[in-house]
Amino acid sequence: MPAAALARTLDDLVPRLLAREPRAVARAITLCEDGGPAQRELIGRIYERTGRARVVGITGPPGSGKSTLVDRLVRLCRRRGETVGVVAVDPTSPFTGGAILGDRIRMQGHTTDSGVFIRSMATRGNLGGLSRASRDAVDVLDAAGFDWVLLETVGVGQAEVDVVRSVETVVVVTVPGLGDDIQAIKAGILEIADVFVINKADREGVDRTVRDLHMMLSLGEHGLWVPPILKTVASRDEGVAELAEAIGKHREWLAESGELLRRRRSHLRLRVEMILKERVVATADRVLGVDREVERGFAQHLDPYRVADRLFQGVVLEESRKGGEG
Ligand SMILES: Nc1nc2c(ncn2[C@@H]2O[C@H](COP(=O)(O)OP(=O)(O)OP(=O)(O)O)[C@@H](O)[C@H]2O)c(=O)[nH]1
Ligand SMILES: [Mg+2]
Repeated sequence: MPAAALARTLDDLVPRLLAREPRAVARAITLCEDGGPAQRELIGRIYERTGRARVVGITGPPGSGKSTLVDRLVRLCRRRGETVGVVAVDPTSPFTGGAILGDRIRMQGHTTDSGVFIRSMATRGNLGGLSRASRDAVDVLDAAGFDWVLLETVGVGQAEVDVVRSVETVVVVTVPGLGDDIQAIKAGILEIADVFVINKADREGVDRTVRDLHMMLSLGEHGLWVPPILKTVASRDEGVAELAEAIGKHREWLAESGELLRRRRSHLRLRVEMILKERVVATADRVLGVDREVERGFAQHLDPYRVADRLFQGVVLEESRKGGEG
């Protein structure tokens, strides 16, 4: 899109977005997914309007009941007259995205309510891009004035961990009886959990899981905030009010302890890194082709540093060429 056309598009879009018009919100999130100059310019225009929403990440293994919990939280907020935006990140291919469809169907109860906006985002190519785009979508919903922004991600890979690390309160969902699962949590998510939820507490083994988590928490390092461990049965709406309360308490603690500012600074850093990585890789790919260079390196038995050096030089040359033009 030429610069003038882009400016016109945003002149039209941004005020409607700030007025929480659903179509404008949807369009803005699509711009975030597409990446490129439109999305950059958009975030630039709305960024100063962000930082008001309570942003909560809900993460955990596939099928643990995250979407059901989100749906319950949405209902609870709406009963209180608060507005909610939801971003559900689905890291699977858009072609096998059964979960996305599931989310849409399950959450359809909210489709006629303008106080709720729900969007599923799936990967288009690289996961790093998805993390960046979904975090940008949180900014869009925040700027649009939703009181709450909920971000659902499957807690598996580093990219998802990065995206939940860039929200204020992280809820980690697990289910009873997944011994190995707790190990997986330990591997990366434990350190970032602010609230633990053992969902499907109607199932066998819930007390055991509570004990295991308590044990892990007593071993691990955490600051002044000790993450509470809650039991929920999302499908029967049990424990959800307590979850909302725990999230509220955590938010209060963040504000009072000064941790909120500290986190926001580290979130900025994390996002800057995500943007840098994505941009360097994308430029390298455009200029030389990452796959092609890897293929070449493999055939010539080059070490990874040499392959990366060559690609990085391509990026530097391209940037200085662009600098010369401007
Ligand atoms: N027994 C029981 N089933 C539940 C509970 N909460 C959710 N479920 C069921 O568990 C299944 C998965 O729930 P989802 O909410 O889709 O789980 P999810 O974590 O969002 O799944 P993905 O997004 O695919 O990772 C659904 O069939 C739910 O009805 C619960 O508390 N108890
Ligand atoms: Mg889900």
